[in-house]
Amino acid sequence: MFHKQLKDFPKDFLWGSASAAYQVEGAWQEDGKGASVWDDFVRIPGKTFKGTNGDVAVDHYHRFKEDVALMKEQGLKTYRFSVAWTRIFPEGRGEVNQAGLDFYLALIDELLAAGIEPMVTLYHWDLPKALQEAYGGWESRQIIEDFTNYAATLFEAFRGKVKYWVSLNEQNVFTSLGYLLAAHPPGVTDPKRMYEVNHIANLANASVINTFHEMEIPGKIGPSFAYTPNYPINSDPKNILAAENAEDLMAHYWMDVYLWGEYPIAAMNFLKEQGIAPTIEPGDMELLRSAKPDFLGINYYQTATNAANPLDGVGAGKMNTTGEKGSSEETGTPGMFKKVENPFVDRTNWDWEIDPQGLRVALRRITSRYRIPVMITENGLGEYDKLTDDHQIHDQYRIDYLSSHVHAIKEAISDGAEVLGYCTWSFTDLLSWLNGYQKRYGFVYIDQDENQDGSLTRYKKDSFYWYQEVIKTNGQNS
Ligand code: BGP
Repeated sequence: MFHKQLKDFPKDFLWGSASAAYQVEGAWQEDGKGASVWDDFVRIPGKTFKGTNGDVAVDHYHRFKEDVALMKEQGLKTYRFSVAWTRIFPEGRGEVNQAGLDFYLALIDELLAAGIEPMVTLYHWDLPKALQEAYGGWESRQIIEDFTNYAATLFEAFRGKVKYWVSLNEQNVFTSLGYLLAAHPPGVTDPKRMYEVNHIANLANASVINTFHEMEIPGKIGPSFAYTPNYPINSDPKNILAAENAEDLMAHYWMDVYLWGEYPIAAMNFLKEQGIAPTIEPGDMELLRSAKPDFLGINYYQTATNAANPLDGVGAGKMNTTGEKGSSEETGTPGMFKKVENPFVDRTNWDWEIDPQGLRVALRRITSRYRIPVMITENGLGEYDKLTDDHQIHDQYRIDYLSSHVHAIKEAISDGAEVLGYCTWSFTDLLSWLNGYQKRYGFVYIDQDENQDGSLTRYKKDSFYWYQEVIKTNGQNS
């Protein structure tokens, strides 16, 4: 569809940026914080690029005032960050650690004083180690109660101050990478366990959303889904079907549950045939259907292009975590689909396909299928950046990436999508879970190299000033 004229961004559009506790805070053992599963996982040789970890990360815990001052200078309307569960409950449950709560209260007050709306993610993957050890973390239904209690503690503590809440960040990623690819903790490769864990996470998500509404917390809550829209490689009907399979098993399998409380039929039948469908107990579906998110958060980075894949075809493959272009392997789900290269788009050095129009496709699909407002909770470009001798970072490639995605959002809004806000990933550079510190996303460069050496000094990149102008003109100059 070509529009004669595009609509403006809504007046109260939330121009923002995002981070996650483990990736920025550091201070991993300070002020009573307990250990998370990531604190252990990064110490297993070979799991992360060059063994990088978040012990210090970018020291946001000690430098948050400086970081918020930079956000204010840029004009951010919202800042999305996650709370480390282990700062609030060092053992995952029991007594509240007041010092942990105080850190986030100080951050929230600093943001509010700067005119920035805090957006809190309850869970961005740093599960308390104590819960993993006590009952296998997400593998036990006990987590539903513990996660709900932790969430309710934050709802009450930040009531009236925080109006936007994200329940689970990328449930599809932490369950698949944790239990299918062994790339995240607990490092398991077992599809049956993955689907069991995922079902329990769905129940925990629903319970937290219901609790938020029962407590009458002023504000909105929703999960953030990593949505990778699926295309077929061509119009060969078997490839069209492969793309449908991928959309059902990789996207509807989460989004239908969040918004309708239903699993997609074809995907569920496939899992049953394979003997890996989750155990559904009486009352589960009622709980899933009862929870109504106020928005759907999406993290959008790329699309996936698909072709048919026979039952004895390609399965899991190696990811590119080194920044060596072309080093990722083909992946797929035998009997359903395999991911192939899209000949029409460029790729980053980490082999992520650059497809701004895919964001418009994503927003339109969600709007048509679910009729729910969308919060774009992540979008950005991970690339090498170079600090010049006079401390500049000329990241025109990042400006091009973000600018084309802002344009795609504007087109989607003109198509009729309701978009509440746009958080780029990320505000400052930060630790990439598996790719260390060389894959950078921020508007603000941090002097920290892939060997974790550096002064941690902050430098504004060219993209910092570009986004400042976008915000100032409410997306007119992008
Ligand atoms: C998302 C995560 C973020 C962030 C981002 C970039 O999946 O929610 O935490 O890491 O991806 O990914 P990466 O660091 O692997 O490039």
